[in-house]
Amino acid sequence: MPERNPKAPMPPLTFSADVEAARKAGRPVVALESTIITHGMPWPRNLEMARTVEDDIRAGGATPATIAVMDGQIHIGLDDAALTRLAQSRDARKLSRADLAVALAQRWTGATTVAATMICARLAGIAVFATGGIGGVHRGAESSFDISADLQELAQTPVTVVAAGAKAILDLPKTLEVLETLGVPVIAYGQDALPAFWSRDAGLMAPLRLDTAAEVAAAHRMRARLGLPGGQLIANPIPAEAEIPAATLAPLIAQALDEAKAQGVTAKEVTPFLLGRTLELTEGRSLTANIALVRNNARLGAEIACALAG
Ligand code: PSU
Ligand code: MN
Repeated sequence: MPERNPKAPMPPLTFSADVEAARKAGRPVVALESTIITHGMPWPRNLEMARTVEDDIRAGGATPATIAVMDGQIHIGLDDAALTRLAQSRDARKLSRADLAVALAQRWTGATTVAATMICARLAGIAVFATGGIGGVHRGAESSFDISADLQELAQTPVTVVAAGAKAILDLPKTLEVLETLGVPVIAYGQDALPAFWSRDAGLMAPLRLDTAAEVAAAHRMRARLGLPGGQLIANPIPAEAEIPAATLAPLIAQALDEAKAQGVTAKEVTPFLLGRTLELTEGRSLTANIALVRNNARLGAEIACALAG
């Protein structure tokens, strides 16, 4: 990654008062993305989720920093008015690495994906980021070339990302292969199996396993000591009581995928389309599970941030 020129203007970051206070005092902060709010869940459950997840992080002894681009500034920490505006918005853009600079230069408002949130977290000096699921290699990627920029970002930006694995709408074996090629540690938390977002077990072994937040923090520090670029992916299984068995989901996901293909859905629209259809086809069960797993990841993210700060 090229070094920033110290004489260049600073990146356009705006910190909320509580994130700024936590940063100054060296207290733990956990970053949160905003595409999950604008493109991942319907109103008003998206706002409820965003508030609850922030409360979970506070209860875990850390300060939440939801990240979004608003009016040409990267906001690190959103107040309730900003969170509500974003959650209600119908035209917020989905901003990934490729979009970030144009969005800021054009003074757009938009939500950050996992990749863009990692970039902003690093600029803000935040080491831990909790979300639902990362993007990955889509099924049929051998012809569509649809591979999320999230994977490249994990390879180059030093942030520990807590997710519930990658969604079952993706091609999980290919996602693991690409992460291995990119040198991204995929670490299942507290179990050997790779979690698959709505289900605890993808039927695949995770390449690595750790069992405590302190171990995750130690591995994060060791990457820095080795001068390795990039982050680590902590795959935290959804709580057992909230999981949807993979066998229940498989036919519904197959249907959503068929519809996406038939309707010619491509590029940025693919993930929101598949999430939306899965929600409809599971009659809301996928949303309840999604909220449970994000909260679970927020709690672990807070623990890891506390371990890193301690
Ligand atoms: N997974 C979810 N909900 C989401 C996303 C992923 O369960 O909202 C979002 C994240 O912001 C992720 C993005 O970074 O989708 C990936 O989009 P794409 O596949 O277009 O890279
Ligand atoms: Mn894509």
